[in-house]
Amino acid sequence: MQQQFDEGVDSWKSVMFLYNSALKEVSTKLEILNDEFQYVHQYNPIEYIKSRIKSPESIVKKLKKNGYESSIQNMVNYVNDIAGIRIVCSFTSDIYRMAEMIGKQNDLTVVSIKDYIKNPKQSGYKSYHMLVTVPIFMSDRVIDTKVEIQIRTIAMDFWASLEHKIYYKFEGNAPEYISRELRECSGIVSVLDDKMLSLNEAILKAKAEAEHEAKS
Ligand code: 0O2
Repeated sequence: MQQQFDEGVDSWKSVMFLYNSALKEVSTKLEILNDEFQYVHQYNPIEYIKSRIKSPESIVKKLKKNGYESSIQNMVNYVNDIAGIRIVCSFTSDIYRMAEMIGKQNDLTVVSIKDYIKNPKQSGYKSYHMLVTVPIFMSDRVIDTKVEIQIRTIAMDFWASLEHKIYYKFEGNAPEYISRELRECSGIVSVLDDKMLSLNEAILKAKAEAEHEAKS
């Protein structure tokens, strides 16, 4: 029996059990995709994966920010990133390759996509966000559970981690010159990502040509 999350999941313990199970399911899936890619193409698109369950304080803060009272029902309905996975890739092209592979998984449902690489946030934040649901099979029912997947390059992750720390210190009210400089750094990150991508393409091309010459 397939159920929506909000039907019959009413305790903190059962909610956390479901989100933890969803993280395990999606993490394993991503590791298998990465291993398969290595096996077929001799290349790993994923540098590393991090996963986390949002802290209770952070859940309450997000509900409050969006004008909702703290309740199990509201957190299940309105906080989409309680279970979060971050995939850090080598190159920008790997991000879209990963997103396509995730989108093709039959047992995942893509609920929404936010492409903050094509449309960066005002802060300069860049990342590709996918909200998916994964079915969690229990002894008597199946519950579709939300997981937010953030996909970014190492450079984007470097920027986002430091910006998060800096902004946290100012509790969101950083002086304008700091925000401006952070946006400038985000521009530098994009230049770096573009350069590394074209360098990689040039190396692959040179390697293929050398192999072709060696054969002929
Ligand atoms: P934390 O501490 O990382 O968990 P939704 O999640 O869809 O209900 P929201 O919050 O508008 O609504 O989603 P969005 O814009 O996709 O952003 C969610 C997450 O993206 C954030 O979670 C951050 O992890 C990251 N993020 C978004 N904007 C920024 C930014 O400007 N700088 C940095 N460093 N990260 C950002 P949380 O809950 O805000 O934070």
